[in-house]
Amino acid sequence: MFKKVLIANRGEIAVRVIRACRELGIQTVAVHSEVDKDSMHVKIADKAVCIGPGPAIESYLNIPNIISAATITGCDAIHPGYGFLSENTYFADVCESSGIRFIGPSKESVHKMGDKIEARKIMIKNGVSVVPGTTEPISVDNPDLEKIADKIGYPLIIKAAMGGGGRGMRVVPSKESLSNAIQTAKSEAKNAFGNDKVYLERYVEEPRHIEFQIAADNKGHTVYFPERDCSIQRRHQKLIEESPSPFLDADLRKKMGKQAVKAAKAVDYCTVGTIEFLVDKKKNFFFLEMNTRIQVEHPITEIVSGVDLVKLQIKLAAGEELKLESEKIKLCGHAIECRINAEDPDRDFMPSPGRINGLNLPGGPGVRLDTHIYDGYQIPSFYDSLICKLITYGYNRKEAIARMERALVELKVGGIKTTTPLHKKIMEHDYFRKGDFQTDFLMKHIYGQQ
Ligand code: MV4
Repeated sequence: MFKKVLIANRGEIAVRVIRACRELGIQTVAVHSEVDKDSMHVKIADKAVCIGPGPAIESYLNIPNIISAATITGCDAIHPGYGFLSENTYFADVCESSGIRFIGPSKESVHKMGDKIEARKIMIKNGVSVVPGTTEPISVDNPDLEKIADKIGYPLIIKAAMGGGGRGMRVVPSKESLSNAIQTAKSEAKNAFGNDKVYLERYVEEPRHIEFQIAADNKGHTVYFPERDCSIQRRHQKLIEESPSPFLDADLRKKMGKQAVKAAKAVDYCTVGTIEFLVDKKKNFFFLEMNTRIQVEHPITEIVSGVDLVKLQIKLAAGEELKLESEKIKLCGHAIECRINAEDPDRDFMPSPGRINGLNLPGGPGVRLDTHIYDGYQIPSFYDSLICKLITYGYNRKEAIARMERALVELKVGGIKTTTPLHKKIMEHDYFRKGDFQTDFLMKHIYGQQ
């Protein structure tokens, strides 16, 4: 096992990783920017090193400074958290060539999943269902374009091969707008990703976004965990996640879970990761993409499965064998996560940084709070606005929702605006309570558009 781990991140995830390390008897080194010197992760780590000024590009993305900090303090591994350098294969390479283990996937796995066209091909070859569409890049010069599009069927969606997470997509309702849309999509993709490869998929209407946590060791043993339903989003930013999905039964869970394992094995994956699926009204499911990192919403899976995913991730990186079996991971109870952001939901979710003045954190039965905030904490304006993951759980979904409602009442974050009122609205919404929601829930039912 590692002796000392550097956490190349900040905020709640840095705190989460430090907690996992301490439980494993591993020493921790926090890194922080100048504006984060009074942050929680700095306070609770064994050691802390300042790696640069506020802007992330000069600190949390500053590879030479992070590697120097790890070397000087004698770390044998780096945990990248999520965001920042977590999916940067160049960083992973620099770690390894500096004799420091990168706690994450190999660059080969990341690259195979990074090109969405390649990923689709690999999935088809390995018996994973993908949305009907093309397995080659398309262009307007292709004489068979109309035929190819007709065969897939409208509405279509054009996606950038190097895009992901909702960036670089364009819906095409009918053949009239196809070639214009392809041209525009290509030039946008070139601008955003430095690569103009795009492909076509059948557009799945009102889908659910359901993802499977997987874990794999370096012997190829791979398991899936109960799914997370992440359908409640705003502009591709998740707001609420829950596990299990109110939409899945044990049979579909097993079918999708098995495909998630196949998808991970197909790219020789060897750490924790997530396979995203779209599920349509008829419960057809389609592989979308893979997230090659620990995700924000991992705690709900920890609660319903009883497995500490961050400790597991660290143990797998240290070469330990996975001792779990998919069939033996039991699904117990129901968990919901609300992402509390320092944003003003009445002002188009404008960031609301500032000093927290008057804080009351909820607790009691069935509440888990993953947060780095404290009373008097100054939220910097340089980073993302997630300040708190409020997670509740119970015997069933009804109890988890009741606990979330009362925890949202107990939660008071004075001095700044937060998304707490929006979460209260969603919790009391009839369609949410019935579990009847798709990815358009917020726009359709809360903002009354579309
Ligand atoms: C789709 C789709 C419908 N049909 N693909 C958005 C995130 C990116 N990973 C893929 N996304 C979508 N791909 C097909 N063929 C609808 C979306 C989508 C979406 C997916 C999950 C969660 C929220 C979403 C919101 C809008 C669109």
